[in-house]
Amino acid sequence: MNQKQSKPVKVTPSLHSEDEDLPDMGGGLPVIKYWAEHTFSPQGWQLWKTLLHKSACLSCSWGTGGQKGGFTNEAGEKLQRCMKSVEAIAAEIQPGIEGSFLEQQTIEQLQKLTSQQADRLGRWSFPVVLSEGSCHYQRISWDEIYRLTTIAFNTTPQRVASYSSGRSSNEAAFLLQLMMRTLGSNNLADCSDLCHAPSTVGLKRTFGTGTSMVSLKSLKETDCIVLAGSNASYNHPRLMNELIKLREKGGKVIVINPVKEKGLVKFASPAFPLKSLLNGSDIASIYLQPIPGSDTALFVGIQKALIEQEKVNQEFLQAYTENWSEVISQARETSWSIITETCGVSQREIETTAQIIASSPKVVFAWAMGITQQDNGVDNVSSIANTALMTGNVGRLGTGLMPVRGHSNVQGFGSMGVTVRLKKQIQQSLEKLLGRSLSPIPGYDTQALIEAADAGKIDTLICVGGNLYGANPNSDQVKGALGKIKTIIYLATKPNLGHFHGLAKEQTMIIPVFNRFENPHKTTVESGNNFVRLNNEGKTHLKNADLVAEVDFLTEIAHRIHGEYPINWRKLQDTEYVRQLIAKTIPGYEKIGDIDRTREEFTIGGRIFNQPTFPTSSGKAQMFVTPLPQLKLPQPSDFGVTNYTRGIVLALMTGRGYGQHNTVVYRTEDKYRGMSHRNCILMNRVDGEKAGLQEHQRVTVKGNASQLENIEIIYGEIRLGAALMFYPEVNLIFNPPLESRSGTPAFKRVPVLVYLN
Ligand SMILES: Nc1nc2c(c(=O)[nH]1)N[C@H]1C(S)=C(S)[C@@H](COP(=O)(O)OP(=O)(O)OC[C@H]3O[C@@H](n4cnc5c(=O)[nH]c(N)nc54)[C@H](O)[C@@H]3O)O[C@H]1N2
Ligand SMILES: Nc1nc2c(c(=O)[nH]1)N[C@H]1C(S)=C(S)[C@@H](COP(=O)(O)OP(=O)(O)OC[C@H]3O[C@@H](n4cnc5c(=O)[nH]c(N)nc54)[C@H](O)[C@@H]3O)O[C@H]1N2
Ligand code: SF4
Ligand SMILES: [Mo]
Repeated sequence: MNQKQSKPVKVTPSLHSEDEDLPDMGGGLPVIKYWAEHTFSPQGWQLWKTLLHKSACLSCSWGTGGQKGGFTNEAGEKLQRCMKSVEAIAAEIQPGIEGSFLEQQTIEQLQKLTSQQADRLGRWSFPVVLSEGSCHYQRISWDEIYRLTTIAFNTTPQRVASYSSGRSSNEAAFLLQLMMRTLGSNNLADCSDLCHAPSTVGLKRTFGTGTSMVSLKSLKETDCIVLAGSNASYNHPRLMNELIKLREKGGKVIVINPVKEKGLVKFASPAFPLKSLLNGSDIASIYLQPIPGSDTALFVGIQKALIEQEKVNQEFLQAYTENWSEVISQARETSWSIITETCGVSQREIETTAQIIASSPKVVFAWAMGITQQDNGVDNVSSIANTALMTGNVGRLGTGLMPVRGHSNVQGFGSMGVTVRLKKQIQQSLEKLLGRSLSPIPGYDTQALIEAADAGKIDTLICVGGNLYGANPNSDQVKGALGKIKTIIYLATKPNLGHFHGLAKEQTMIIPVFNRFENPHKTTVESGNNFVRLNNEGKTHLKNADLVAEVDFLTEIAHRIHGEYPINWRKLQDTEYVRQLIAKTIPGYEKIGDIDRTREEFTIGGRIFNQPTFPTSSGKAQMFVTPLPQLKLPQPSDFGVTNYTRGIVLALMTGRGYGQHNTVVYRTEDKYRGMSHRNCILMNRVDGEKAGLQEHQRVTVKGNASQLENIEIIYGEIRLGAALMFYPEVNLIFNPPLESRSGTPAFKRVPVLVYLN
């Protein structure tokens, strides 16, 4: 192997030495160390240039940057850029992968890489194809790419599908769905299917709108934040600043999480060097650790306590909601023993929580994956909405429901119509544009897409970003299913395991694209708090790069398939025209039509409620009764393992470690949880000892699909009966139930047998 070949497998030494003590709070000096290492590195000037570029942060949906400059948020506050942002940029400014490297690496060799090694190969910088019978990705010309793609799209519309991930722009998203729907396909699977779809479904059925109703301004007015199933200290670090400020002004933070996340107990924020960085700031006022998957029971318990404390806002319910009496009856009639047995939190703690909520003039309810990635995710969301409504905490500045979204533009994708649940209003606008009805055949969401592929029903799949293979559960099944698709086209900035394992039957193409800060076009994105940012044009650092803008690629294919129908697609390569189309089609997005002239970033109309009237048919919020989940774990014998000596069945939560962005691993250790590598399972010492297992012992973890061996036990502050492991690696072992109304897999309650042979 020459040097270039060995480069990818070289793993950068970790930031901390092994014997260093565990940090006793989130954030803190390790974050500063990371900033310093990267910004003073040889890549440093490129990093700074990018941080200062007028474009939105790539990483999470909290959102910062844009026209006000890289470090400024929508409230005009400075220093709003976290280390996760640097992590994401550092990965994007790697050198390009060399052609000679790909010639020398067989696909079998590439399949042996870990997620981190795949990311460290560098950037895709020219188009490549892997054809049936070949064992290498090979460079291919753009003419050939367009020729093959056009042929691939020339099939029955239902046999064409797309998958997307929320890092691309609104413009690319709008064009993707327009191209697909013009073709007659509604198969617009999106990563939000695996993520916040239950929030969208749950909020929409109650309020007629599916996004957060809390702006940053409104959040700053609140007296109390309930944070359920979110590890914001890892995944939305700037939200931590709001929690710190809230606590400082005497407000309350209620954390609901089976894992005692260090950063949610105490967080040292570099944004407040004197006040917070050295000694840390208190975050949780109260920390509840429920059984995984039991949040509905916990919220019904809070409602019951509110009723008993006579703290229900009857006037509000009567004036602004429907079906409230059924919801009240449910809470009243469900016994405390059922509630506490289901959620594992004591009546006293629940009552204290209810008291805090009731005594806070303004409360915001926020949540993330711990709530949505459950087989009753929609009920979880509704149980939170019911609690907010019962206390009159909706439709007023400083109150409301706030799903903490994922990718930096995942919400924009939904707004642009990349969804299998298209808004009626957008459908009508699109039908007007097309001069005909959209296909009535419902589209495949992500899980349905994989099933359809497995059943041989898909010929062509276009993936605009993401890692369909790595993001889904039951990795081997996904691999098999993708292998039945004839053509897969991946638009990507960097390689990931999906490009090496998610291979099509006949041809897999990789289209290297510009990222947000180097795009030759102006683009826009939408944050989780409904704020639209404008990204200036940029230049790539890649030498001799042969990249394409997503917008140019999509319009060129659309032009070749659809000609000039219903519009001149090539004209849309000027993204200003796309924005004008968006302004006419997407509700609340009217201001985007002028943004090129005004440069005025804006909050989407109709999303933030300062009055408790909602876009439902009656104008009132529709409340829903939320059945309590039945949470039984299987018996060890149900796993079909006969010859084990010691073991225990646990409810496994699968999610993110500190050094990763979704399926992309940047660093292997998770120092804050004491997990020094990726093959760890976090569990409670009492569970381990009960089963006769010891800390640091290597065990097998078996789900209902397969098992992982040589997993190190780490004891931590996690509730009894629960465990935690990292995705995407763990996705190999389980095939979870899906939330029936949103199709979202129950990633956060996977029954596993942890055992020793
Ligand atoms: N740095 C970084 N930032 C990111 C991402 C990333 O990977 N890295 N990913 C982005 C994306 S796409 C998303 S969706 C978000 C994800 O952000 P989060 O939702 O914060 O991430 P997760 O790690 O999936 O899980 C969150 C928490 O849910 C808790 N949890 C698990 N089960 C339950 C339960 O049953 N009830 C309750 N109450 N809590 C539970 C876990 O202990 C964990 O602390 O972050 C976004 N931002
Ligand atoms: N077990 C388990 N599984 C989960 C989850 C979990 O908590 N537990 N979480 C789920 C969630 S919430 C989500 S959102 C999914 C994430 O699923 P995805 O969104 O499908 O996966 P990512 O890892 O975020 O995708 C990363 C890739 O996107 C590409 N990319 C980055 N920027 C751009 C760009 O500007 N344009 C284009 N075209 N490509 C780009 C790069 O090639 C990069 O490798 O995973 C889900 N899977
Ligand atoms: S909190 Fe999210 S949006 Fe803000 S700088 Fe960090 S990664 Fe970027
Ligand atoms: Mo997500």
